[in-house]
Order: sequence, then C-alpha cells, then structure tokens
Amino acid sequence: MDRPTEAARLIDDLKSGRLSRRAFVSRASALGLGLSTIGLILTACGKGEEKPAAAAQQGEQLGEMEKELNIYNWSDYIAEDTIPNFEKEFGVKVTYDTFESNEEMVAKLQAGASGYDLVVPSNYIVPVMVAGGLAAPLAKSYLTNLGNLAPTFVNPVFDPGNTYSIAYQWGTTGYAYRTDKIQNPPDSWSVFLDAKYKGKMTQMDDMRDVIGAWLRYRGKSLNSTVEAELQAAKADALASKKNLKAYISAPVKGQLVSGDVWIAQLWNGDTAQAKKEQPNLGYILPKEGCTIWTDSLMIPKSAPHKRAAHEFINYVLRPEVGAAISNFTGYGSPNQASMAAMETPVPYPTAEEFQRLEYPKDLGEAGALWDQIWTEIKSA
Ligand code: SPD
Repeated sequence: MDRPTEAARLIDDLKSGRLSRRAFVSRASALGLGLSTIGLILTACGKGEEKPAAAAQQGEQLGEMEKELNIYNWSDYIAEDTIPNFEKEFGVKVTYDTFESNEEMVAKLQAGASGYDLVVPSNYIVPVMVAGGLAAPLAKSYLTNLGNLAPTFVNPVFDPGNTYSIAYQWGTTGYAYRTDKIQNPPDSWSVFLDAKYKGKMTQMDDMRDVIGAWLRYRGKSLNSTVEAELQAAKADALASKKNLKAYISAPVKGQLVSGDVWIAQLWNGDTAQAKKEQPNLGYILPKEGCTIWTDSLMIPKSAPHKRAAHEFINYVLRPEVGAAISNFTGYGSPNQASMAAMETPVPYPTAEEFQRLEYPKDLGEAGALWDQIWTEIKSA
C-alpha cells in the first residue's frame, strides 16, 4: 500500500475507533508523518469523539452526569476558555477555587466537607493523600483520551498504575529576575544571601521550595531527612530572610512586573506569564540544582460529582484543551498530542539538564521535622 493510502486507512481506523489514539500516533510516526500533521489529525478527529457512557466498563459505572463540578486548583493555572467551554459542552456548572500551596489544599480536604470534585496535588503529596484516605481511585474506562499522555507521565513512581492521578502540567522552581535591574545575575541560590538586593527579593511561601533550595545550595538532596542537613538549610534560610521582602508564591508576579521586586524564587510558567506583561524578565535554574515537579488531577474520595470529574479529566486530555492550558500557563504539557498545537512548547528536560533537577518525594516521618523547621524560619 502506498503512503497516502495507508495514511487514509489509519485515519479511517482512528475515526471509527478501530485504532486507539496512542496506536495511531505510533503507526503514523512509523509511516513518516510529522508530529504537527499527526497533531492536526488528532485534533480534527477529537471533535465529537466522546462516548463517555458507552465507554464505561462493567464495575466502573459512575451513574448519570451530574450538573455541577467543584474544582480546586493552583492560581493562574488554567486557560481562560477551559471552564466556559466545558460548561457549555457538558451542561455542567463549574465552581472554581484556587490555592497557593499543596499544604493549603490538603488542609482544606482534611477539614472535611470541602465539596471539591477535583484537586491538583504535586508529586510528593499524592501518596500522602492516598495513605490518608483522601483520594478516590479513577474509573479508567471513562478516560478514553488517556492514550494522549506522553510515556514519561504514565505510571509515575508516586502513583503506580495511575490509580489515583493523571498528570496535568509540569514545571521547575528556579528564580525570576528583572534583566533591566540586574545585568550579571548570579546563577546560584547564593543570590538570596547577597545584601546588595536587600528588600528587593522574595522566596516562595512554600516549605518544600525554600528548604529544598537551601539543601541543594549545600549539595544535598532536596528530599533530605538528615537533621544536620536540615539545620544547615535552616541557618541559610534565616541568613537570607534578612534580605527578603517576603515569602510569597504566585502573587509575586505583580511585584516583578511593577519593579517592586527584582528577584523572586518562582516557577517557570508563572515567570512566563509575568513576562507577557513585563518583557524585562529572565528565569534561572541555579547551578546547584532545583525542583522539577508534576501536578496531577485527582478526585477526592468525598467528591460529590465523580462522573463530572472524570469527564473533566478526559476533556483536559484532549489535544486542543491541553495545548490551550499550556499556552496560557507557560508550563509543560504532559499531553504529547498537545505539543503540535502549543504556541511555545516547553521541551521536557534533557539528560544533562536533569542532572540539576530533582523531583520532590514524600518525606515520611521526617515531614514533622520539616514542618517544625519551616515554622521556626517563618516566625523568626
Ligand atoms: N501558578 C501555578 C503554579 C503551580 C505550581 N505547582 C507546583 C508546585 C511545586 N512545589
């Protein structure tokens, strides 16, 4: 069979459902079709592809689609049209709240009666939520677009088999700086110890990011549970605190844009968002290393609208929806079918870059010591 005929047959098989989207990507690539062409075909064939009720297998029936959905997500972490388009297509009213840290989100769920149907934890907090009985297992037969995930995000170590979570976005925690104020920015966490920028710098309001940065500064793992290493990180954090304007996470973007802050420990995507308003912004991954993380969609055990939550996850897994989210957030998409439709795809780190990056893990019993040290830093 010649190439055009074979390509046409693959498209027919994809449309009819004889071929999964993942199998289509693999066979179309083998046929020599480029990623952008494959992306366009997937996008075109994606329209009207949802067959949710029919897709559910025995034992995974979630009942009728509910009319409401309550989402709890990080701030500035979704495209402007993601929710309105979902509401229109599925006839569901979405209530959307935001949080600024994993710990804030988990505390809300632990308090009970949150009413949330979807939350977005980072790597290390997923097993904590599962162990704490806060997560509902996913009914995979409703997730017909799961094949769009890039292999790196399938079966993650923090959630074997994707039993409870599906990757949403990924990114890094380095620091943003004003290129018009700082000509030769140091590529080290030591910048926060430099009194030259006193009052013009911030670090994140996040225990894992701040203590983790100081651990890496001393050549240690950002998942350290060794008391002496954590005490050294605390000493560095206290020394740098004298130079900080505040511990502040995503909301620092406004201060970077205005020039009230020149250097801010921050995530890559939030920096990219601020750069749309303030072009004089750069982003650095310090030479000592920093965090790479994945945030995932997860359904709380107490979620009142589990069917709608599954439909939303499946919707986000569409190539065009995933691409629109990353186009807004500036973060990497775990959806390989979205890459072709992204304005500026964020490439997954190379092996060389990975030598400076580390995923945060569950700290186990040492979590209590981290909490205590963070309280001491914040209250000093
Ligand atoms: N504005 C959204 C940022 C999401 C960052 N989540 C990951 C945090 C890891 N510590």
